[in-house]
Amino acid sequence: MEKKPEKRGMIDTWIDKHRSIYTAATRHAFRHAFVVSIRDGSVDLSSFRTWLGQDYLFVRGFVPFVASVLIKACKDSGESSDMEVVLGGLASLNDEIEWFKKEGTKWDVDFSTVVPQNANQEYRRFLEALMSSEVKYPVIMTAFWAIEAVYQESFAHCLEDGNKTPVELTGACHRWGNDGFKQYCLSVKNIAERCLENASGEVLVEAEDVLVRVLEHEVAFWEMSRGGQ
Ligand code: HMH
Repeated sequence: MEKKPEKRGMIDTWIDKHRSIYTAATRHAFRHAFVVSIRDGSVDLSSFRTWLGQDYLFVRGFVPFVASVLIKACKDSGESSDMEVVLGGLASLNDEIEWFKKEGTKWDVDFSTVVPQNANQEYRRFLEALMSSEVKYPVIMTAFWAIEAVYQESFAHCLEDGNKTPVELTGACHRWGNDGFKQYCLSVKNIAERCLENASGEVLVEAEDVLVRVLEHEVAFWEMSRGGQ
């Protein structure tokens, strides 16, 4: 008799299935890719400044998204610990906004004049659609995990052995590449996996689609940043 394969989470299965887009989002593996260019020290600082201004705007739109995840966690999860995890994420966004403001001063980027580029607007519109009360908890949790995990993996990569990340960019890398953020992403992943275990086939299809679309938006966001301005 054939041995049953070991039980794996849906997210790991999906990441394997969509490996190339996942790698593109986390390594941004194109020529002169943004993340790789931070790690090898060749980053064009105008790209970094573009990224900083655009990501500041993104994060301001991400806050209401996370707030809507929090509301769903309170209403739909039936597990009180979900709420604590998401609340922790929201609290760290508060620090993050302060960090962005300091970096903005340091890099002479005036956020009040930054205009959201197309990739940013499209990503934010996508998040807004996910905030609808119609969107199921496992679907929004999968999206939430992917959004955070891409940044965690990307910036952790810039801190790995052998990196030549310019010292003035290591602050950004530590913000998302640190172990605490990694643990937090794992907690979000565990919540998403638990929800997906009990989800209907229809919800699974939706969650997989949303996961891939997050990865596509992340790739477009890196591409936009590389473009500089
Ligand atoms: C584009 N994705 C983008 N910006 C961020 N700050 C995050 C994810 C947070 O994880």
